[in-house]
Amino acid sequence: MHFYNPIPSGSGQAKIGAHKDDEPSLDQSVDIATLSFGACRDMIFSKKGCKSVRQALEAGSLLLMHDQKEWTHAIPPQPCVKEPRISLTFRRVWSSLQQSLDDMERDYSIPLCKRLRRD
Ligand SMILES: O=C(O)CCC(=O)C(=O)O
Repeated sequence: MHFYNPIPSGSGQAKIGAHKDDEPSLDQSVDIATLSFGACRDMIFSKKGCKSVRQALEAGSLLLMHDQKEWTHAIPPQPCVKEPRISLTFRRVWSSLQQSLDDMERDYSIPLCKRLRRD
């Protein structure tokens, strides 16, 4: 599944706040992949107790992310950037059946004897 993240033309002010892609519907065993096009923007990775890391997302670059439980990522405003940027982000989403089973297991502590295939 992919998400299209346009950052509008001429708006280096546009930003994405710090967040984790840790929704229960996302398969955390698979990396999240982001392809960047257009203007280069920075992404900042942060984790409690660690020094933040700033990474430039250049046009044509592929970013792979894992460990969404602890690290946040954000795109800070960069007013000097005038060109538009587009990114395509690919995530693996559980099927709704698998998700229901996972939710039951989590919410009601129902141990599942056998896991379903995930693909
Ligand atoms: O535009 C990007 O490179 C990533 C956007 C983002 O943080 C996300 O989709 O979770």
